[in-house]
Amino acid sequence: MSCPVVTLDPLVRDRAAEIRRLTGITPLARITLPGDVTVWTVTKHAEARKLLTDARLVKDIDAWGLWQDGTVTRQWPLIGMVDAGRSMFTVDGAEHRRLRAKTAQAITARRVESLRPVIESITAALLDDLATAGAGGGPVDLKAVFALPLPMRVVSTLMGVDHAEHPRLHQLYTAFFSMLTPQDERLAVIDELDEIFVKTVAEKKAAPGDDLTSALILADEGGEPLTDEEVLGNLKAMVAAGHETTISLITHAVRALLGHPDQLAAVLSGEVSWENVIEETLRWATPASHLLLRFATEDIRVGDTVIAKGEGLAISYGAIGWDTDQHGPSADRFDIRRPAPIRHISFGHGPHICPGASLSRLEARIALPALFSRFPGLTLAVDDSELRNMPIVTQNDLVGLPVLLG
Ligand code: STR
Repeated sequence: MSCPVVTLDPLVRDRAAEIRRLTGITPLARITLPGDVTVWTVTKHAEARKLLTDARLVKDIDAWGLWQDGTVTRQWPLIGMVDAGRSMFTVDGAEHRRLRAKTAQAITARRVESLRPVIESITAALLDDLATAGAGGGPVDLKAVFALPLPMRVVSTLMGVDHAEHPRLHQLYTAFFSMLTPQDERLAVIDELDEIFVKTVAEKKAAPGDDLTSALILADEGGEPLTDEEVLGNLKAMVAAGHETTISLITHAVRALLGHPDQLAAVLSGEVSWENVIEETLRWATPASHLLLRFATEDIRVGDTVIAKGEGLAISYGAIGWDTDQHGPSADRFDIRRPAPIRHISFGHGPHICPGASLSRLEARIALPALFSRFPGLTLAVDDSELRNMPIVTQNDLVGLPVLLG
């Protein structure tokens, strides 16, 4: 059977149009990624859940035919998304459980509550920064001043990463994700990120602290402690995942509420909960547009198509969040009055489900009400149609969010 191929725009000039095209090709579509690499993707909620628990799909890049035959190399612009070193993000099965256990335990819903005071004080400090930036009455970039520093400070506190590194880390991650970065520069960025985190691991080995990196180093894990490479991989995964996606969540929640004043009024009056705002934002503006990549270790039949052994599969969470079979005919509209619980899978599903889900929810749950209570007159400084995505195919990340504090 032939299957239409959607070429993803490296510049993400029209995210909504791209998602609408993908929701029309079900349950599997073909997508061509930047660098002319074509893979399968799943666009339906129900089939994604099945595939995400299918042990015949693995994350080890060595299972990828295009990698084995040399078609994909380190020169591929998205290589850093699939060849990120050994960590809980890249292994499966029993080894995955071993690599992930300690992290998952440290950030359960109950345990992240201990970070509440940290998140509250970071939020308060950033609200002051916002007030300072907007003191003249002109537009302020809410993403740059508020949504972006907050998750980095939180995840760095959790992991024990030196706060002095934050400005450089933001520059490096922007270059890492952007499709406009020349590949030699991206490879240098990946090396520099490694250097920063190798240093963190060495420091924590020499002087363990009250942070998760130290806990990973000291963990016994049933007589098989994590190797330095595994600690490093987990640390990189936590910092990357723990800041980039939560920036997106906070930015898009503010954007959507400011673009729908009736809904903002409903949440401020208490008619709708902040929890529903957060879940609806995760569904409608899912932070991970396309999650790369799983590989078939044998032929996998899905309806009347077959993912052949060695082929790659992405998970198109953007399209999955807009699946009308799951969320009804208005799935492409932001509506916080949808009945709870909003059953999205924007945190994934199965063994790799986001271990940081509770932490990101708590960050948004603290940051959003604090923002709107400090600045009740907050408005967008530009028309919503002028907001642009970053040139990042895998993440749903805005260039900026200009607001007036009112
Ligand atoms: C970025 C580069 C790196 O050093 C480590 C990782 C592993 C975790 C990945 C991260 C990556 C990219 C963003 C991801 C994250 C896990 C969740 C996050 C894919 C490859 C999402 O966007 C959902």
